Amino acid sequence: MAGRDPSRRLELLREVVAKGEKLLILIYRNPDPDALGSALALRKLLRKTGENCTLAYTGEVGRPENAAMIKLLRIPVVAFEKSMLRKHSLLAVVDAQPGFFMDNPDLAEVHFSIVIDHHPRHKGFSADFEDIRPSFGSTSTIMTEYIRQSRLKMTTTMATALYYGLETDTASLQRVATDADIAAFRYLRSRVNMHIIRKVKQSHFPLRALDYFATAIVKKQTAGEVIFSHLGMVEVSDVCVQVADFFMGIYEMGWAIVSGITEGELVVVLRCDGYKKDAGKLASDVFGSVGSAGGHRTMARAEILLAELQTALPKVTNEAIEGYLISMIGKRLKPLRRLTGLTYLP
Ligand SMILES: [Mn+2]
Repeated sequence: MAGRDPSRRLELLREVVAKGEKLLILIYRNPDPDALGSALALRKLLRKTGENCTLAYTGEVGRPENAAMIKLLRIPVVAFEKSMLRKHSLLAVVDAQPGFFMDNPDLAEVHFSIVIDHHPRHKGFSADFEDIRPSFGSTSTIMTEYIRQSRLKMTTTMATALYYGLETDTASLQRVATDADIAAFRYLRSRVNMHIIRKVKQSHFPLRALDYFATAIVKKQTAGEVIFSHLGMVEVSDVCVQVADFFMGIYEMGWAIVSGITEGELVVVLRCDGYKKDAGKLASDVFGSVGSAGGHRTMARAEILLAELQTALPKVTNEAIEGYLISMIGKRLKPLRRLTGLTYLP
C-alpha cells in the first residue's frame, strides 16, 4: 500500500515511471466507465500529453453506453494484443488487479508495476506501486484525488469520464457513498459536459438492433402484464436484453420475456418490475434442470443448449420453441397459459 499522505502517494507513483519508458495501461475485459475514466486519469498523471502510453482492454466493448462514451469523449483505447507486451516496458492496471488476468494466458505471468483499484485486495501479487482502497465506491474517486493533488488541469473530458465512472459504479451514490466519493462527485459535477453524459446514457442499442425490434414487436404476445417475444436467430444475445428492457418501458407490463437463438443455444432473457415478482427465482425454477439459469430479482437469464432441446422437442423450429417456452414458463407464470405456441410469422 502506498503511503497515506496524498502528496507522498503521488510522488511514489511517479517514481515508478522513468522518462521515456513506454507505459501500457490495461483494462480488464470490457472497458467500463470506471476503468476508462481511471485509465485516462492515470495517463494524464504520468504522461501529460499522452505520449508513450497505450490504453488497452482485454475483452471487447460490450454495452452501447460504453461504446458511446469512448466515441464521444474520444478515448484512445484499443483492444489488447500480445505484441504490446514487447513494445511496452511498464504495465499498469486500473479498476482491477493482476489476479483478474489469470484467465488470459498472455497476461497470467506478467509483472504489473502499477495497480490502482477499489476491489478487495487479491492475494499473490506484488507491484512496485499499489493503491487499493476497497471502501471507495469507484477507482475514479481515487483518480480524482490524484489529479487534484497533482494540480494538473481537470479538463472537461477527464471530469466527464471520471464523473460517469463514479456515477455508474456507485449507482449515483445510491449503492456506496464514502466521504471521498461524495467529495469527488461534488468536485467533478460542475466540470462535466452534461450533454455528453445524457447522450451516453441514452445509448441503449446500436442501429443494427433495430430490425430485431421490428421482429419483436410483430411477434409479441401479451397476457395480463406479461409480454413475450421469441426472436428466432439473433447475431448476439444482447439484442434479447435490449428488446426486453425496451418492453419493460411499456407501462401495462410487469414482465418481459425475450428469447433468441445464438451460438447453438436458446437464450431466454427475463425482466420484471420486482414487485411481488422474482425473475431470478423463476429462471432457476423453470430452467435450472435443463440449462444454466439464474439472476436477480428484476433481471435473469437462461441458456439452454439446442442439443438439449432436441431431446424435449420432436423438431426444433421457432414455433416449437415458442410453444416450449410458453408451456415451461407458464408452469410458474399463470397468465402465459392463455397464450398459444403459434404466432404470426412475418
Ligand atoms: Mn470500478
